[in-house]
Amino acid sequence: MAKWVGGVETYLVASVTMSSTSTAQARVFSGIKPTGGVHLGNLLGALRNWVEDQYAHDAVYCVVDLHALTVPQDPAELRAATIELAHLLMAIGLDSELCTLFVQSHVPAHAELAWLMECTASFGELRRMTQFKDKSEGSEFVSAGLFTYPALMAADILLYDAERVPVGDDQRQHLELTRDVAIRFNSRYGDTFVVPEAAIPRAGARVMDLQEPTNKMSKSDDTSAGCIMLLDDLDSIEKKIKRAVTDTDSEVRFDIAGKPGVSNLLSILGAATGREPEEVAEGYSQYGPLKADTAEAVIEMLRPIQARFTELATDPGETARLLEVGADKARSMAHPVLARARQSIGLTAR
Ligand code: ATP
Ligand code: LTN
Repeated sequence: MAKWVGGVETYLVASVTMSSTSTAQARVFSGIKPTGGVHLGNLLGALRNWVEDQYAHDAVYCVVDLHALTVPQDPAELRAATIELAHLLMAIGLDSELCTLFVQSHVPAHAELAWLMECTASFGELRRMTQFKDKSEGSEFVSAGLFTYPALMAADILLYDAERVPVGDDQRQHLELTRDVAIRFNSRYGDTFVVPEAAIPRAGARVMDLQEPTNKMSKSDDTSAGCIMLLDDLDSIEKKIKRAVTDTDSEVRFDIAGKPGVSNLLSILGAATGREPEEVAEGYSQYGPLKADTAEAVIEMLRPIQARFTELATDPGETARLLEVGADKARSMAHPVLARARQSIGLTAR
């Protein structure tokens, strides 16, 4: 199977210390919500590094359905989205022989450890999370789960003794919180958890909306003209990129503050072709050719993914079986860590 251009070696390691010894087979953990498809930001910011990491590390990946419940869901849609996301992850290149892929709610230890994390994180820490502020602002109903969301995320990561967590830039703050909570727990109750590091890619860590390039590309915002979904029809992807907002002058230059739209296109093309955006900019003097080449690079990246998705979607039973195998493996990794945490904090043996 082809490996991605740029991957493990191109990571920026966001945090500095790690309490476990780094080995060639470091444990990697990450998660994605089954909330209506996967977009180009998810792919460039996180998922292609998931694929890369499964070759060199002990990689554990999770469809975080409990996190999806922080906003009201239609039950049938959530079930369908969970299976569809698993298909899509496999179509992108996750191989259940090489990594552990499972659904969060199939391993109840996540919810149990989340309570211990809620009792270790402070109210003030959770209140400072910008994702909570963004997602709660203007919402009629804000669940308590949306507020405690980062404690569940910390549980996800700590339950697997994960050393590195490949995520997009928007998750940096949640990873810092995870580290702080792990360090606090370890210092209160004795060494229990591995303190993880965020692994954020150099290119593609923050793909912006094509219509509002000062906002991150997001499936929840559903500004469909600004968001490229991996299963979008290829012609519509070309149109979205060609209609992307740029600016009134015509200089092609990487300048995120001054030229957010153009810089976003340069970042996307750079991430898709393994180059720095500044280097990409040198090849263009007009917006038209930049857009055409970006569209072509994205389409060529997504074409094989779409073809594999169509094949896999014909056999949902096989995907469900692979997820069960993944959940068995995940449970056997999670249980000793949960037992350790229960013991450290003073819960009696069961
Ligand atoms: P929503 O927009 O519904 O909140 P999301 O796409 O931000 O969803 P997830 O689906 O859980 O959230 O994200 C999975 C991974 O994709 C995370 O590692 C996240 O950091 C990364 N990611 C999300 N959006 C972007 C983006 N615009 N650019 C780069 N990475 C992103
Ligand atoms: N919070 C993340 C999704 C997520 C996650 C995780 C990522 C839940 N649990 C554990 C990495 C590790 C998001 O909103 N994208």
